[in-house]
Amino acid sequence: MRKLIYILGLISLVSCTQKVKTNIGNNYSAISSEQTEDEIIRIAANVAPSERQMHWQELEFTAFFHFGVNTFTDREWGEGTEDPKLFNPTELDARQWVRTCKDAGIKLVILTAKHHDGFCLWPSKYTEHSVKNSLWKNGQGDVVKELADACREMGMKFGVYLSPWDRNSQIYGDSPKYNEYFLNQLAELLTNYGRVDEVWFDGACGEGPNGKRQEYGWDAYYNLIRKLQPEAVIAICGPDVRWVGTESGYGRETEWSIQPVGLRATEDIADNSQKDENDVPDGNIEKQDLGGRSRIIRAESLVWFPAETDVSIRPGWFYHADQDSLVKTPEKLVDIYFSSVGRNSGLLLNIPPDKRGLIHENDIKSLAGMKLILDKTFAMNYAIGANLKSDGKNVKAVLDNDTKTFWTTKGESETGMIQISLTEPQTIDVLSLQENIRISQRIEKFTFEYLDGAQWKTASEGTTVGYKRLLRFAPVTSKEFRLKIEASRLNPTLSELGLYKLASIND
Ligand code: FUL
Repeated sequence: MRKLIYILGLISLVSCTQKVKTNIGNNYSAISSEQTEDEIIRIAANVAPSERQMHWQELEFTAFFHFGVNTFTDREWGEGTEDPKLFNPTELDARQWVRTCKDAGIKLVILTAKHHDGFCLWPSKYTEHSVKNSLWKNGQGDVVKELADACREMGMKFGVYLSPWDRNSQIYGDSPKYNEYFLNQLAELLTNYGRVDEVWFDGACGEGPNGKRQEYGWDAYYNLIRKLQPEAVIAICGPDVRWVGTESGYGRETEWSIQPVGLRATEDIADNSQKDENDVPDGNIEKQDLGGRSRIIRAESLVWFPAETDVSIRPGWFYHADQDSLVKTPEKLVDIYFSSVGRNSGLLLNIPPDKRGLIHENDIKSLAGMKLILDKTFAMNYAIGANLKSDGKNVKAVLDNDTKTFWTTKGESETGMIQISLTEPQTIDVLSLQENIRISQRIEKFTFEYLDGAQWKTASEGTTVGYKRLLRFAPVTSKEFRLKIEASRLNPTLSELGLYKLASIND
């Protein structure tokens, strides 16, 4: 059924401003056993995002709000037996959450409408375990509504997290019945609160071998989402956005958005997700390569399945007062940004509201510091105004701030070079690259060089680019730089190129 969803999306080809045919919508391709390696590479080099995935890619930086009964019990995973009366924020202000995120450059926020304990932050008709039986606003409150309204008012995109695992529901494990319950809850969330841009299905399920085993009705969940909110991406246990595979905040250096289809299996995602309340899947995945040639030539089909890196600003996902001093510093958040957004992945940063129902002052301070460093760093692209030369076509496009226009090589040449001559020497230590993913992701290897006297030296090198690649390196000073694309699947494309100097908070 998931295949069907992709095949249905195949046809909508959209042309960009240059009247170049893009591959938007061609986000699934089957491979037959007769196809040669070269043919498979050609297929891979034409897989591109669906329209909804393309919108998601452009968000780059999104936020999670883990909030619920755990906020008041100081737990990470509730048992589902908590008294709803425990939920009682004293100053809840969803507009403060959204303002904080907006100020930090975040483009979409996702609320844990229901975490594993089953407590619903909206007055669901289908359970008593919700805000309607809390003391907050005498049971008349609705956190989902307050947040959705604040998002609409402030131009923020809105997403929901609905935990498939539910420790409160008596029918969990009675598969058809629970699936119906889950669909009813999804329908409430997707019909009563306006537009929803992301639905996040967690892979965690801590029921042991003797616990209840629920067969989730994924296809029915996906169909309902497509019907009620066709623009929304379905993330993690879903077909549109992939969990990067760690909660450390550090993604892969080689990150392909084109993947063999098997990687979408929900069972595998569950196996790798959090196993108990204290487990943090923070494995080092930086050296893994999930979509390289050796993997795709064995695939039966290929799909556009981009990575999302989720990480909390604090050690826990939920607010704990004793972690107030452990909020990640602005510098750490910047490092995470470079290692997630800068590695062809979306960043989903968790900022948990406290018992008051507010984002804590320390979190706000760190976010503001992070934003300041990023703003200062990216304020000045030293390549602007440079003289550009290349052995390919349309090189000016890499500086026009339009991700739809692009440089490419002649014919199907898989290698190419862009030389950047500045008017004055500059010291830089950041390279930013963006491929035109409306066509596909193709670059496999590149080197960035600077002229030192009469000698070209390597400043940095990398493998994949994708939607965005940010590389930091030891500062180099020169007037002459060049980017060499050394390997690609068909002709590479480049939409944007930037040269920057990393700022510090005190600059
Ligand atoms: C995990 C969950 O178990 C955590 O509580 C948290 O929600 C995280 C985002 O995903 O799998």
